[in-house]
Amino acid sequence: MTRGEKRTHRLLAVALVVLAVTGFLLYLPVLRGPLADSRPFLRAGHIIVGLAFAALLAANIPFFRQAAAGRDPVQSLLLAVAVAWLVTGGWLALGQYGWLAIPGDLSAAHLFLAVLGSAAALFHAVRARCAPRPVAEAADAVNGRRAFFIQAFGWFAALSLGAAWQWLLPAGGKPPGDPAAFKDCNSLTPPPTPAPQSSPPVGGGYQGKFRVYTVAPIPCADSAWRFTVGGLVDKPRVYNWEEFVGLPRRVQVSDFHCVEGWSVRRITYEGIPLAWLLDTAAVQPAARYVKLLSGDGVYTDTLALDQARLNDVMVALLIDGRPIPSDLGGPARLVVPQMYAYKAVKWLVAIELINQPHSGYWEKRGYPADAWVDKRG
Ligand SMILES: Nc1nc2c(c(=O)[nH]1)N[C@H]1C(S)=C(S)[C@@H](COP(=O)(O)O)O[C@H]1N2
Ligand SMILES: [Mo]
Repeated sequence: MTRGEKRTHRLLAVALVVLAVTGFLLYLPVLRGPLADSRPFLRAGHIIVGLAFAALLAANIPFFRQAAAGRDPVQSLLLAVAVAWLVTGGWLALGQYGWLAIPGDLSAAHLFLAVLGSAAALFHAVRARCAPRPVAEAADAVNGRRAFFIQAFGWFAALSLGAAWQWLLPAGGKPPGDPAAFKDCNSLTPPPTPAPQSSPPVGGGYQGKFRVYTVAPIPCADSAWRFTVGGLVDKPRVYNWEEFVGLPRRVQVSDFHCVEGWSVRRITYEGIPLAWLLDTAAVQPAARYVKLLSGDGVYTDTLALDQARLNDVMVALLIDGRPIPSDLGGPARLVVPQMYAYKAVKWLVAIELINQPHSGYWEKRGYPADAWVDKRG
């Protein structure tokens, strides 16, 4: 290695550490609240360092070529992982700002590659410390075999670490009816009775994993729970729980997409159509937007009136035939299947008709104002 190569090598290592740290901060669901205001900068920083990393790699392709010629499989594999990692990262970045559609499992793939890449890089560094001699120089059979075993062990360790991220994720692969899967602190009676289509769920049960997101402590609903329809309406309403569970509900099967790159599919939701609540409240002609308020006291979002009236927009009370647990936004959460899930306000307790646009919690912090999943729509 020349001095210049050493320097870029060190820079790559520093960039990798910065990417791992900022990436982890961006990923961890529990940090969404505490780091909410820093999130746009954290994300921009992560992307800029990612671009710098890509540029450094590109500038060093001749060096990697040479290393590959020395038949060091670690370098070539590291390079392959890094390229896949950068591609998924760039895709996420473009999707995040609303310029590209995001496949449902992009975030999981990026995270997997990140953990795999970091583990491999760590192994690469440790190996360089402990066995500084290049593999190609280990000419005699004993050294060759030993080098092979060290390599094999290192790769095994790196791969198992890469696979271990699955267990680091919060629970949620199981159906929400499994009390172990999601916490539920709600104590409302009577529970909503599932419609026949809802139980067993016509969708066959949802596919995928919810990440439990919140930016404030999760509120628990008891008999003091109320649902308010107010603002520019002729007939404002305040429903208590008993009245609310008695309202007409519909059942639908829909997919759920977070703009951060993860999806849950074929969820059977049962809920009150938002259009029904609007009609019952007699919306005034001056109203143009529906402001959505969460019982956490912090989270809000908004829909234009015509979006709010789409026939698949509902205030859901049941998921796959069971009351929505508090972790997933119960007792009542908004569902807007055609938009990214930041519109799906959890612990929805009030809707307010307004005539001025309102910027939601995450839209104020960098999420695109256009939340349509299908941009052709
Ligand atoms: N009240 C509230 N609603 C919210 C959020 C939140 O933090 N607080 N996060 C939003 C985002 S960005 C997503 S992806 C989904 C996550 O839903 P889940 O926690 O049920 O997986 O909820 C949305 N609704
Ligand atoms: Mo999200």
